[in-house]
Amino acid sequence: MNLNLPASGEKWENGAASHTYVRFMSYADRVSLQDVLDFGAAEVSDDSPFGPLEPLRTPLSRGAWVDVAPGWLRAADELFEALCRDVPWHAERRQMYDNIVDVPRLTKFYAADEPWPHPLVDELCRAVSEHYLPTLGEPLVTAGLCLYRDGADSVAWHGDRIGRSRYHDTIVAILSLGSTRTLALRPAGGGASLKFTTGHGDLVVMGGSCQRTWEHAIPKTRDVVGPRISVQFRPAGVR
Ligand SMILES: O=C(O)CCC(=O)C(=O)O
Repeated sequence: MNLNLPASGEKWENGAASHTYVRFMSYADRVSLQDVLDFGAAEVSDDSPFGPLEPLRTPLSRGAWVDVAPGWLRAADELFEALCRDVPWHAERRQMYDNIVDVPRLTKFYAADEPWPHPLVDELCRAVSEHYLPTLGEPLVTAGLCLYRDGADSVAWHGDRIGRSRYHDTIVAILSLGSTRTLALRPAGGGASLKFTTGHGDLVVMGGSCQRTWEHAIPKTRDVVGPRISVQFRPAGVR
């Protein structure tokens, strides 16, 4: 597989990226009333691109929890290649004290009302939404994508605290594709960190008070690792 991705130190040229939308899906297509009415009736066949969603829960302190479904996405190779190729990845720069620095990863955010880069991303979001609807009471409707080009790419400690997650429990579901990286979690305000492995096709879901009372990060690593993509599904307004 030749993905032709630049390393994190190189300049990212994305002008020539082909970006083919397979079909337009509106928010109404993505999570219809029928989906909600059908909740619980969904069955996963043997040839489904993903398996049955039977995550293992790790309770954390202060009402937070993490669910892990290793290898949930069966069609991980296909989706990884398509997203590497078709997503118009952005290299961002940010003010850090007196300097402007490169954000150490590439990103692309898909809102609820815009076309998403692959129909399987819509399908996966719908499946995760249906599973967590009784807990969350609303669907997951946005897809935030990150591309970590190598071990020097990372995301620093933070909680997703924009929107309802600032004051209320919520759910952020992360699908991982490509190289295995560590998702680290630590209590907000300090404490020992926990490490979750995020491998190709794994789903990790942070729930309860996790975004308010814990922080998460993808630390840099000196190990030689190839690219990893994360697809984060969130409810409306949560970032
Ligand atoms: O890539 C991941 O698994 C985490 C991404 C993340 O925390 C974020 O974009 O807020």
